[in-house]
Amino acid sequence: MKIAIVCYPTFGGSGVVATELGLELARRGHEIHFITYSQPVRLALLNPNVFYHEVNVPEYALFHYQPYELALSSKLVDMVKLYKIELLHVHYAIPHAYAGYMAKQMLKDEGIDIPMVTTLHGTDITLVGSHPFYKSAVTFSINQSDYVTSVSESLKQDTLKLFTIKKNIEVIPNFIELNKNIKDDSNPCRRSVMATENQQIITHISNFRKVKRIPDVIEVFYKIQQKLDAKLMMVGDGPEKEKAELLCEELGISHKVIFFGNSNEVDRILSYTDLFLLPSETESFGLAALEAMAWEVPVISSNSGGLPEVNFDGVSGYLSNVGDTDDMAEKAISILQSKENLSKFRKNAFEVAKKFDISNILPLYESLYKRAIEQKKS
Ligand code: GMT
Repeated sequence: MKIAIVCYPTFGGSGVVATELGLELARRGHEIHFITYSQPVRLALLNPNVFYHEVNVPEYALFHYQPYELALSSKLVDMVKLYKIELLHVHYAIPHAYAGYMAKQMLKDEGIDIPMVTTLHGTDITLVGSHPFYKSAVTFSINQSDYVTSVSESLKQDTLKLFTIKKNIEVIPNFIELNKNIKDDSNPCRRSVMATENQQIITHISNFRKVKRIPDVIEVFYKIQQKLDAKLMMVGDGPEKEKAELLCEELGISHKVIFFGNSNEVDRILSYTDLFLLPSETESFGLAALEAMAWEVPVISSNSGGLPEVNFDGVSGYLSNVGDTDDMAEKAISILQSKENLSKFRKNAFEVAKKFDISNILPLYESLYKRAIEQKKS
């Protein structure tokens, strides 16, 4: 199949999922065209089936806001015609589903009826999409998609609650590629760079937005390190990072916390991690938690959104109410303070992660694409 993938290219869950999906589809022989404003961070172009088309928005004095949707929909039309693309898969509703709909309409005018799959990722529904400024356009473009998927049952329910949706929403969970996880001690990023042998490593990875409750991460760690010798790895960048650094200073734990910023060493850091923290206010899925579990790392998370669908309470880690940092710290300590317990949780985390291996999830997308293309032909 020839598929166009539209996504955000920056660090962040939806872009990562879209990129990994495209790369695996390409490995399976499909022709994949990524269409976005810069090259996705995880995109390796050394595959004859992978193409990248950049969307440019030329500056013009009259534009107060650059019309990205317009440029994207034009680019989609041009690429569909040039490469005979058979399906559009747009990730994150805003503004991709809207631009995709416009492209579909323009192509229809030229006798091309192309199917569009929209994947809802989370904040496009729960935070941004339901804002009154966007709601009508988001509702419309979801309803105009040929197929709609969401990354968890919880996100599906949120979408049905927040919008008037006439389409069936299929749940296709996020995935990870388990067999790429191989420890490599020859790399300069070694465990000893992060902590001493006796210190346990606790990690948080996110885009440091408010929704991630970064102060809770620090508070939980503060409580853990009072009982155990531990270090905290803070990976990622965003608006809450500076405040987090100040909070660590205030609490006198700066020497125990490393802020990495956006890192290409995520896998390596996770491979040395003992426990992962994700206390988010809301999380449609929590891909970062799954990536940790794939490295046999147990997770302490909040119980909001789709997190209980990924982190099984008492099995791969524990769930606590949002903001209950005492409970989170207590549960973290209960895992970390016993070698046997930690090793049991590590094994369990990996077992749960296996359910989300790409080999189980990718066929769900392939079958959806086939259905969508066939439906247009019939
Ligand atoms: O806010 C973020 O965490 C980024 C956002 C994104 O689209 O990049 O993440 C959302 O999509 C991810 C991939 O499907 C999910 O794993 C995250 O849970 C989701 N974030 C939220 O719902 C807050």
